[in-house]
Amino acid sequence: MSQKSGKISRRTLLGGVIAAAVLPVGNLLAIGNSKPQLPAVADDPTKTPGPGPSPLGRRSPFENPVRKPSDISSRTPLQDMHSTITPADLHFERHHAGVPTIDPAKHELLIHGLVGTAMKFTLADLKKFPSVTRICFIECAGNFRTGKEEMTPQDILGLTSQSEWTGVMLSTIFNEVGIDPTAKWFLAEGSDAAVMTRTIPLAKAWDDAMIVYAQNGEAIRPEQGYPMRLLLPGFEGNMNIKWLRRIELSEEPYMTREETSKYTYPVKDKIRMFSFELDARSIITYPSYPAKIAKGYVQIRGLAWSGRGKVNQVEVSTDKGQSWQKAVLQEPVLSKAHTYFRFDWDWNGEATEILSRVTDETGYLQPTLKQLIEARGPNIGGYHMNPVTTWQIKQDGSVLFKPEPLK
Ligand SMILES: Nc1nc2c(c(=O)[nH]1)N[C@H]1C(S)=C(S)[C@@H](COP(=O)(O)O)O[C@H]1N2
Ligand SMILES: [Mo]
Repeated sequence: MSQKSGKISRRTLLGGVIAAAVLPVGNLLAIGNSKPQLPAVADDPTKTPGPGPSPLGRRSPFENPVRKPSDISSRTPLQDMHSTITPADLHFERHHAGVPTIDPAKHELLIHGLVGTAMKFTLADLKKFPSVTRICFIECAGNFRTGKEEMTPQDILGLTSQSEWTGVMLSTIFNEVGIDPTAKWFLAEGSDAAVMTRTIPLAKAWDDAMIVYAQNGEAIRPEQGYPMRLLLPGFEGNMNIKWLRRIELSEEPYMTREETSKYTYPVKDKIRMFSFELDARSIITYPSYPAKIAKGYVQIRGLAWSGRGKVNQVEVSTDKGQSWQKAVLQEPVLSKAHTYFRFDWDWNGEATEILSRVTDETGYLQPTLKQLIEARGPNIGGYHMNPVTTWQIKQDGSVLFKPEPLK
């Protein structure tokens, strides 16, 4: 226990749980003299002979984490995750016209506009450039649901996931084609039926944008944009164009449909109401609905992230937000990445509310929903919502989401 949590000691924790199964010290010391006597362990009655080596692994039939699909998206079961990497088959998906099946032998990425030489790149071409790997999250700017108590982290904000991405820095490719000094923006276009387009400030390309072709060590999934997608760490998910087929350098933003409608909120005289970066956010993923806890030791666990850099600290309140204590962050804390936090709690069995709030390296503190409404007005919309999430702990140990009014 790294946490100074007062009454909790290893002894009380292990007490009724596993102490009975621990070997007496005497038995260990006896090694060398005579064979130690191991306590008998019951044979697992459900054990059946295994199938032997196979070309592909699979989950234990006792573990069934699933995405929650609707017609346009599916959500990551954050409450089933134990740390920060999302297995690729559980990465959330958001698409506007389904998932295209693309043969990489027939796919090309065209880069043109204000460039020295317009060029086309196949997947094989991209793989010849120096490759880079980084871990970061993707989050949809519309990642917010509320309304009832029976909601899981997946229901509330399952439109975020994290992977280890591999590909080539966009700057490497831009240096290859040569960028005209008048260029300030670049359009990215996907080859799905929706022909998703967004314009992105050129500065992002010189900073940390990538074209990625691998996810968690293998080719990216079709849902994530196979054979290649744009990765813009920290920027709203919508701009991370999947099935990338065209990039056009320009002087001005194109003001595509996605830019003037939902994702960017009203664009007034080309001034966005929101930054491209997603603001810092956190959520307790355990305990959360539908978990049930018992009096005594409970390790509170969750995720925190920021589109502007590293998580600086996460604080947890177990008394409805009256007082806050620092959670422990799992190292390494990465920039623009889901960060796992833990907090040791000794629940006294009384009804309460538990909350988390994150501060990122820019000093930004995650707001409450009330503060967001005060800052943005009553027509808050559904985008860039990152409020503190509260869980109600009932006396019987059940955990329920606390939906708060949107006005
Ligand atoms: N070509 C294309 N790119 C796209 C989309 C799309 O519909 N088509 N959806 C965007 C949106 S709204 C989001 S939130 C992210 C989701 O990425 P994911 O499905 O890999 O999680 O992809 C973005 N890129
Ligand atoms: Mo999105």
